[in-house]
Amino acid sequence: MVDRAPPALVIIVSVFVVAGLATLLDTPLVTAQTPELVVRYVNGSLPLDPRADFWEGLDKMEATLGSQSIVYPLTPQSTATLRITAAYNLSHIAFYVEWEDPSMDVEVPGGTDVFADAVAIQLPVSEGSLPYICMGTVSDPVYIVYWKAPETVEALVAGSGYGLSPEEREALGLSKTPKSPIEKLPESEQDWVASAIYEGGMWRLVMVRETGSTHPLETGIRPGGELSIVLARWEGSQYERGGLKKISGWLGLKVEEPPVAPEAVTETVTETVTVEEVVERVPYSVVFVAGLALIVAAATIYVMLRRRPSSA
Ligand SMILES: [Ca+2]
Repeated sequence: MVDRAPPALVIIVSVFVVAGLATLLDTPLVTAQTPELVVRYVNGSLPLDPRADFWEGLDKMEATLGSQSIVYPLTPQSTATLRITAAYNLSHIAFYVEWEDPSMDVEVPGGTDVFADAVAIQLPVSEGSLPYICMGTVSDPVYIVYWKAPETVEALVAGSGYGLSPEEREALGLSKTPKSPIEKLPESEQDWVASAIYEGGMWRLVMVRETGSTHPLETGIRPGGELSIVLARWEGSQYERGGLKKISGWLGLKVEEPPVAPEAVTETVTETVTVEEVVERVPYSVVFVAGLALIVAAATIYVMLRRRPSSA
C-alpha cells in the first residue's frame, strides 16, 4: 500500500527546491542580513483581523519577489511586491502581509484546474548561519508557515527529513520515512491561526502563533533576537502552484526588546512626627536638661568643698 501525501504537500513539494535554484540563477544569495524591519513588542493583544487599525500603524517592509525560471511552463519574468510587518507580545507573534492581486483565487474542493492564491514565510529552525535558501539542509533545516486562500494554514519543515533515522523521525512525530522534502509538522505543532480578506484588488493576511518553540524543528521567537525570512507567493490566476511562483531573497527582521520593567520601589519607612507630638515632647526635654544641669552643678560644688583646705 502506498500512502498518498496530503494535497497541500504535493502542491508545494518542490517549491523551495525550485525557488532556491531560481534564486541561485537569478538573484545572488544573501549571506548576511541587516535587519530591515523591527518586530514590535506589544503590551496587549494582537488583532487577528487584517482590517484592524493596529496594522495600519506599524511600519512595513516592502519585499520584491522574482519569478522562478526552472519549472515549465515558464512564465514571463516579472516581479511582485509584498508588504510585511510583524508584532509580538508575551505569548504570541503575528505576521501581517498585504499585496495587490487582480483576482481572488481560492481553493475549490475537487477542482483540478483552479489554483489558489498562496503565501509562505520560511525561517531558519535555529539561529546562527542562514540555511540554504532552497529548503535548508539536513544539518540546517528551515521552518515554513504556508497559507493558501481562503483559510488553509500549515506549519511545515524542510531540510531535515533525510538526515534522521526512522526512530528519530518517529520521536519527532514524523512518519518513519520521509515522503517529501517538505513535511508537515505533527498536529501538536499546527498552532498557526490565520485570517485573510480580499478587498479592492488586495489581499491582507494575518497569521498568528505562539512565540515559544515546543518542537526541535520549530522556530522560536526570542525577544531582542533577529529573524531571517524568505517570502514566497503564488498567483492562482497565473496557474502558479508548486515550483511556479515568486520568491524573495533572505530578509532581515529585528525582534524588539520589550521595555524593561520598572524596578520595584523600595519603601523607606520614616518616622513622621506631627506638630502636636513635638509640642507634647518639649516639656520632657526641658525637664531632662534642667535636671542634668542641676546634678552637674551639685557635683561640682561638692567636689570644690571637699578640696578646700581647712583653716588653721
Ligand atoms: Ca489571485
